[in-house]
Amino acid sequence: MQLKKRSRSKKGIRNSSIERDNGTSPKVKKYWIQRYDLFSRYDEGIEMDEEGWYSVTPEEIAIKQAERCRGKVVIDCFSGVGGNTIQFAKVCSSVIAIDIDPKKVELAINNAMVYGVADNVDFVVGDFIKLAPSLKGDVLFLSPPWGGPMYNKVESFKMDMLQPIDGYSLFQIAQSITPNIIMFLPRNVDLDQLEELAWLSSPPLTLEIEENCVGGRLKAITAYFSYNAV
Ligand code: MGP
Ligand code: SAH
Repeated sequence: MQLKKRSRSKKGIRNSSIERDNGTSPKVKKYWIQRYDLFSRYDEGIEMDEEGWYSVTPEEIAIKQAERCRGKVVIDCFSGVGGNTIQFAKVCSSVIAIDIDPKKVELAINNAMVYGVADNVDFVVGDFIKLAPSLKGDVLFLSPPWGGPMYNKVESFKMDMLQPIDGYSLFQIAQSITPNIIMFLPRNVDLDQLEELAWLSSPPLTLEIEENCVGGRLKAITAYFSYNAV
């Protein structure tokens, strides 16, 4: 496990080894147009890379998810460029933010500093699957890769399409830490499989499904699992 230090120049981290994409490539244009939905403080120094653009949780959704975790210790297991981490840091007692990609962690630190919340986060470069046995927290937030922006080309998104491991195995690992699990998933996810995750647990978990819209458009769904309401 590698804990990252939070230091940066006044106008954000300027480390040339990080491949940034602040809206210039055609692949991210569609997301760049939505930049203020993703980060309302985008113009204050937010930094992104390509995967960050198509994966970051829009701010309005991240705020709502974080509100459910107010006062808790949250582990953001796939923290990306920090869309969720920042909102957790505002209202949670502490946040552990893990990403396997060191570039993402650098970007997340920069972005958390833009929002003035980096001091409430322990940033970790590492593989959540390997780190899991050593982690402790009240709530686990899982927003893993969905296989890229083409996730919606199938009618029904199945648990085995999640990365880096299938959703059933990921959920089992998560449950070894806490029953309070939040999953951020594609809008075309198979809801029966989510029910199955809850039933397969012993004792069965409660499951609440939230549809996440921005500007009236369905973006994704959030599944809240717990013994009681998280
Ligand atoms: P989208 O469907 O690619 O964008 O992603 P949009 O603007 O709804 O495009 P449309 O043409 O389909 O209408 C919608 C949201 O899903 C993004 O803003 C991200 O928050 C989230 N998201 C997308 N992907 C590919 C991922 C992913 O791989 N992992 C995670 N955690 N979130 C993702
Ligand atoms: N919620 C984030 C987006 C997460 S995208 C946000 O709002 O910004 C999914 C992230 O999972 C990517 O950044 C990717 O680098 C990371 N990832 C993939 N495999 C991982 C693993 N085994 N452990 C930790 N992070 C991983």
